[in-house]
Amino acid sequence: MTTKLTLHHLEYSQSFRVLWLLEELAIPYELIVHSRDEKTMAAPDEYKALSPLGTAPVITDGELILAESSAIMDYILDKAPGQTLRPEPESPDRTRYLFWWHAAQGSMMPLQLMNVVHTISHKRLPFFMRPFIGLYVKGLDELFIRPRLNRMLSLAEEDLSCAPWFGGERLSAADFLIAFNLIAGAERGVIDATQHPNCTAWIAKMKALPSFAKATEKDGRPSMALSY
Ligand SMILES: N[C@@H](CCC(=O)N[C@@H](CS)C(=O)NCC(=O)O)C(=O)O
Repeated sequence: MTTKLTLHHLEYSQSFRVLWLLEELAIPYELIVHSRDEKTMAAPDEYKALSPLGTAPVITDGELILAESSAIMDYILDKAPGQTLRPEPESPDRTRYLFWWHAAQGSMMPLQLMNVVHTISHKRLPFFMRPFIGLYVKGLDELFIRPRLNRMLSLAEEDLSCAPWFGGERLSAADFLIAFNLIAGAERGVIDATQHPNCTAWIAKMKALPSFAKATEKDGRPSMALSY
């Protein structure tokens, strides 16, 4: 029996990368777009109830309910016959692909998330507390977040000078996964054309894919991530 794969897409969220991958693979799926809570900008309660984690993205496929971007993307790739978005184990690109596939979510996204949490919490503080907490947040950013993020971005610059895609010579799932990090990073000014010319050129190349236009149209929002 074939089941129907459904993407529960939360606007302005990491689920955009799953939507984009589905459009790239051109496999059948149903899309349900959810809006964020207008006051808190968090996922609404009905979205949180979809999976045990309460986060976006979530897919359902028959009895299956699956959260976590990279788990979902691997599941979809396993189900897509003939897809070429994961270099084979014997490919010379395999380890580069594995590195960026895991680094995007394991190392880069937590740093970007910390940065966003700092910005939001700082903005929500009572006015008189902002200068003190602002100094603390700036210190954390300079000591911990920026150096690590800069090292990752330098490595991305170096790798993209040797081969065109994050997974090496061919477009791969790693590109669709890390696209959210880099496009959101560029929108927030973490990535810029002067310091990161290769990442900037790669973003333009990714956005020129026909699947990006299709995903953007289905998403219906002016940007991929929330701006703070
Ligand atoms: N590592 C998780 C992160 C999931 C996550 O934090 N998603 C955010 C959207 S970008 C979310 O659900 N935010 C809404 C909320 O927490 O209420 C993944 O990639 O699926």
